[in-house]
Amino acid sequence: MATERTLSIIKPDGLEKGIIGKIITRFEENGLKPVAMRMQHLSQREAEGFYVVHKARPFFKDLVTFMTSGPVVLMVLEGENAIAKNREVMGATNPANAAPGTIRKDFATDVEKNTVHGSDSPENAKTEIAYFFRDTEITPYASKR
Ligand code: IDP
Ligand code: MG
Repeated sequence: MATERTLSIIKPDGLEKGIIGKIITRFEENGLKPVAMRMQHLSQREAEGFYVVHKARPFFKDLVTFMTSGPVVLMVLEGENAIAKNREVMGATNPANAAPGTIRKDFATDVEKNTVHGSDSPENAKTEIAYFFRDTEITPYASKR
């Protein structure tokens, strides 16, 4: 296994629900260490650019409206197998299908307001991290995990 980095976003519903801390705890307890973090209210352009791969999907417009409805927390998570591990800790896109104990099962509202984003491949992780963070904003530190 290799140490990887992945992009994580706590979506506006996570902030509305007041569960930033609970979500970050799940990551830390699963060996996913935040090495960059920023709160930001995405502009329409930023959200559209981030989700450009979904531009043709019927839910695209609503997704952009949701993602710009309030601030988000942007994070780079680092750890062994971080990309797949984060997807596992997040759970399935639709909380109705998410495994017990996952973030989406425990906190998400529905298939759109599903509390967290996580990169789905090494290629996308690289692109998504670079979309929001400069290299100099990523700050490794010592940790037991
Ligand atoms: P993922 O976030 O689990 O990778 P994607 O298929 O990449 O899921 O979709 C991106 C985001 O678009 C989802 O997290 C969710 O917020 C939204 N979304 C996906 N499918 C639907 C849908 O069928 N209806 C409404 N929103 C959706
Ligand atoms: Mg995705």
